[in-house]
Amino acid sequence: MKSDYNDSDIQVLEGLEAVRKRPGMYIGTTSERGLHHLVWEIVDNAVDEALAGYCTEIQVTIEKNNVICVRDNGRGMPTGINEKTGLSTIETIFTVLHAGGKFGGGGYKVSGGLHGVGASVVNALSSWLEVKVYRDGKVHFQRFENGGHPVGSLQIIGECDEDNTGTEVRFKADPEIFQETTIYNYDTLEQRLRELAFLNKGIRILLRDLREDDKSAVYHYMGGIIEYVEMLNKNKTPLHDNVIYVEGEQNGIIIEVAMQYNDGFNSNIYSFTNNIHTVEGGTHEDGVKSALTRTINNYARSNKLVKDSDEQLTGEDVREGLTMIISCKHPDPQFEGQTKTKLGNSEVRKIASDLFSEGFERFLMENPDEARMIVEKCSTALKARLAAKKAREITRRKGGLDSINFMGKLTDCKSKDPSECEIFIVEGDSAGGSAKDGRDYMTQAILPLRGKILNVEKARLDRALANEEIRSMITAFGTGIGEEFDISKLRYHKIIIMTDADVDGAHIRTLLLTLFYRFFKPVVEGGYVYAAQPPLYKVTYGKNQRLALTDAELNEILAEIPENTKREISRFKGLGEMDAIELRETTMSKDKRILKQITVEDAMAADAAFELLMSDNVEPRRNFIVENAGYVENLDV
Ligand code: 0R9
Repeated sequence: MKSDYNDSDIQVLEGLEAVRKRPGMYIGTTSERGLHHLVWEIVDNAVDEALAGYCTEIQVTIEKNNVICVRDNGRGMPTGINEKTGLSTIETIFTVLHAGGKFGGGGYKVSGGLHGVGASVVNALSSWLEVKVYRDGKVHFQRFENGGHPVGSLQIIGECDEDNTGTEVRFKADPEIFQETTIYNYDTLEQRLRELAFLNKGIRILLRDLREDDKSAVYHYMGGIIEYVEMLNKNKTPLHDNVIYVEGEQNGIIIEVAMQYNDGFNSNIYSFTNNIHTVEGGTHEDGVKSALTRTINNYARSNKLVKDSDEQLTGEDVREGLTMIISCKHPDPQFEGQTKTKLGNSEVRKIASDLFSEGFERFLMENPDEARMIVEKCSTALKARLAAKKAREITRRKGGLDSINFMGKLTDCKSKDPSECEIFIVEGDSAGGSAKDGRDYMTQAILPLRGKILNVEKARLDRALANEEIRSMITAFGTGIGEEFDISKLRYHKIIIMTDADVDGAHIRTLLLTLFYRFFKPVVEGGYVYAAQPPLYKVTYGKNQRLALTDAELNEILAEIPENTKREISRFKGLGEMDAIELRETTMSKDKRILKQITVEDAMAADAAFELLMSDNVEPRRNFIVENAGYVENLDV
């Protein structure tokens, strides 16, 4: 360690000390997320070198002991002395806050990173950090300890081939700062590095984990975001073979868009600026979206694919079944919004809109078959939207509570206090009958379903609303649906799916969960949905009786009861075969039953699961079921 500090050294160390005092100000948080942020800061610097055109490969290694090593094959950081600080450029970069722009590195047109604070912050928050630069046939080295204190100055420690150039940064996050954890998550690194490889076509990114079993991955996409869209649509049925790709530049701002329609009804649009996922959207996304709507409407009208009297397609119509990646590269991005993930630069709106509409219009002109297919898809979405609006109005006028009560479907409870009210969705009339007789009439309502409900993964709101069983549920729940959905109007705080403990029952339960997930998502997210757990077996011996939910439970019970005491085992074939008392005692009574709360832990994962389970694509569906055998239980597929 240096013994005599001069004034500028002291200033530098005060700067790094400030980072250690308030790490949150520089990296957002010191949780696991903040820990990974250190890696992103260093990787971003390597990506910048790649975007400048000098680096083709970035290696990220998680070493034993959770040391991170990032290496690029760029030019190598400059090894000379910085005039302003009198220190080497490398020491300056690693010890002076915000040195990247001020002391060099300002040559980069576009720079990544949400906080953009770079190498010195990583150094300040590390127990130790080492940098090696391969440049001019020499290996340069410097080490820092205890939050950024240099251990000696930059030194030449060896020689290398003249054409071997690059930069390597190794560091150990300081456990005093990252008190929650200093263990890296392979999946987190993998996901982000793959995303970076998609967003920056041609860069080869290697990830290696040396901690337990040696794991590694290579990401390299010559097609960039085109391949990203292909990956997102992998389990879907695309409407056109090739991903549509538009790219352009204006005033140093680069806009890239890749898109493909599929036969589904959801839209998946992800936008990025300088490799940052702009979760809240912003001007680049607004510009592209408005150009999409305008261009399709113009094309459809001027090519007589729609009548002049037809309604205009809305944004919602043209985005149905669309998977799209928007990537903007900007020399001076302004991020706004609650999480600073919304692009604010107002000039981008027009640039994105003009560049995209020009390229997309050309695609439509040159590919009339695809263009017709897209217009048809959007027109169908428009018709469905109008039909759903009508159907909703009819449901509201005709399908009031009185009408389903009257039709003898819903047996409502007396209480009007949603917090104590429950509704049992029961499969079939005979089970419905037993449930009606076995319920607590004050707080438990029964809605029997006749026949199988529609698979809504493959249906839009209008078709769902045409289904009588679905309409009864909407009316009974009281929340409305679509634009009018209002969770505060939910009439029961427990919606209990009560189906047989067999394959058919599991199938109906999955269909219902899909319906709730698609059209009543807040009801699932709010934890209002439950599955009843009817028993499979009854064991009677003398005057006693025990119930088993599973084969394993049955075996446990049998092990406890000797065989010679007149033991009898009966298997419940279905809810419909239980009488009212049995059903109450085993499945419905508040103090005896077991309910399983249905939650959506990760909405995106659940969405994907439903999509896969319901899709026509046999291969991925089979793989999913094999991998998740436990989760889908004995679902009949
Ligand atoms: C392993 C992570 N990689 C890096 O941190 C890294 C920074 C870096 C770099 C240059 C080249 N490779 C790099 N890798 C570089 C930049 C410039 C000139 N030569 C080399 C330049 O911007 O003019 N640098 C990033 C900032 C700096 N170098 C600089 F400020 F030191 F110049």
